[in-house]
Amino acid sequence: MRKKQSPNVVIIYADDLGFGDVGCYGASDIHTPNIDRLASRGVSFNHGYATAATCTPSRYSLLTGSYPWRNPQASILAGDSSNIIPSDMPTIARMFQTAGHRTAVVGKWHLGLGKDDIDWNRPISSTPNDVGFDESFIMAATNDRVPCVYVENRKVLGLTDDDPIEVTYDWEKAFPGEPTGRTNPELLRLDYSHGHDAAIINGVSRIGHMRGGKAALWDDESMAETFLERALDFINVNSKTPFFLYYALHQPHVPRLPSKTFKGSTKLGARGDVIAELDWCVGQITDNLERLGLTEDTIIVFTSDNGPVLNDGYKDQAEELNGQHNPAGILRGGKYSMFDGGTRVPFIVSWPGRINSGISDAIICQVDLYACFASIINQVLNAEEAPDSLPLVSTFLGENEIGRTDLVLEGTKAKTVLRRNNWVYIPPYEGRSINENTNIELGNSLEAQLYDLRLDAGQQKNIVSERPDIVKIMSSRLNEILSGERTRY
Ligand code: NG6
Ligand code: CA
Repeated sequence: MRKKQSPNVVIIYADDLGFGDVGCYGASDIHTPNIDRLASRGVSFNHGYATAATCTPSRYSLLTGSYPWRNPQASILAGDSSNIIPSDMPTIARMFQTAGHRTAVVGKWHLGLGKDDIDWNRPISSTPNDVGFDESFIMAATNDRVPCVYVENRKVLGLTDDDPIEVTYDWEKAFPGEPTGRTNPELLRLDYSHGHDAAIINGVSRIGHMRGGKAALWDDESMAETFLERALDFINVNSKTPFFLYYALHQPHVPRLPSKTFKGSTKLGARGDVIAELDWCVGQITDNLERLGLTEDTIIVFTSDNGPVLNDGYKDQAEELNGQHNPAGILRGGKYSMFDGGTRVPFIVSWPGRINSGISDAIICQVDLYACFASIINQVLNAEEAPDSLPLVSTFLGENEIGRTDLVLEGTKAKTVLRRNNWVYIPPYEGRSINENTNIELGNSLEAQLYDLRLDAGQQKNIVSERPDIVKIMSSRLNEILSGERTRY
């Protein structure tokens, strides 16, 4: 087999997939044979984390190697927000580019586009192509946010001159005459339960208003195949040069609208079906690499941007049909939460033929991918680059279980938490303890919280008054990290 100097890297990033949602992490009601196969050929981390319990901040960390709270804009973005990664900021993609890899992002972006007010009808000024990707084929934000179109490099795909796109997130500026979920619920084929009451696209109301661009609108049911096809094309075209592909799936984020093949394929309803679809996409990637003879030349990371949620705003029966399934596994909380269910996710590193398969209990985070890959492909990082990314290469490749000591995690609104060894410290925070819409425990409490994950993985017993010594160390360590400029030395 032909050997390349530097391995290819594919990061497969699920959207809202929980710690307990895949077979190899304990799910028995959802079958994920392709992800399980990946795990059987690599390292599965039991303490692998996103930096945040929502999408934008987690993705920001993955790409920049920086904690999200360093950038006040790194919170759930609207579909018309500007790019929050400055064009001169080093990114993992640029690092690969410098090393001679061909780079691409396919799928969900959600880090903003453009510099100021974005005109969707003209070439877009700031896209993934400005922060290290040679090619991009993305949706701007989420599948429940407008504009519901694909952006290929700098342009909306399929846009016609006679039907320009306009977008606003302001109800006061909503487009007169355009139906919305709020005003025309009779037009919906999927009802919303909370939020998601604006523009109706393909019979599903979304967040934000748009008009025009009819020929460019995506088709929800074929989104998985559209992204997959682009990802496969990129791999096929670049099979002879090292490449870096960031394949950011949209599943199982709402609205959950699988293709015909997967609709009804599980007992868990739409959420189970789109996870089955997601798993199939993973299998298509690995099978294709196999066909090209690239299996042993390609490192695949499979992980998710945040924890799970059943009802995230549409009446798709995810809750009713969930049965005994635990999307967050043994963990407390889910998406949006400061508890571990918000940020601890499946985290698999596969490099067949090069690393031993197994399970690791080391603490590792997506923010570390940058420095780990830099080290694997022999790139030296500048002092200012990837300020929070730790080059835990041996850990990452399953050679030892010495992971991070400290890891700062965040729920929503940049509320930070410290994981340190087996301890989790959650400072006192104001706010609702449960979000009634999503039925998720957020972790807010006016009392500080301390959990010992070694004895209490489900974070049930707050031992803050029993261990004031640990609380003191952790609160001062958290403050020290938050007031510093970097954690990689
Ligand atoms: C929330 C949306 C939710 C989801 C989330 C972002 C409402 C009520 N909820 O504001 O549906 O879109 O934002 O998810 O609008 S994430 O995975 O991209 O962070
Ligand atoms: Ca997400």
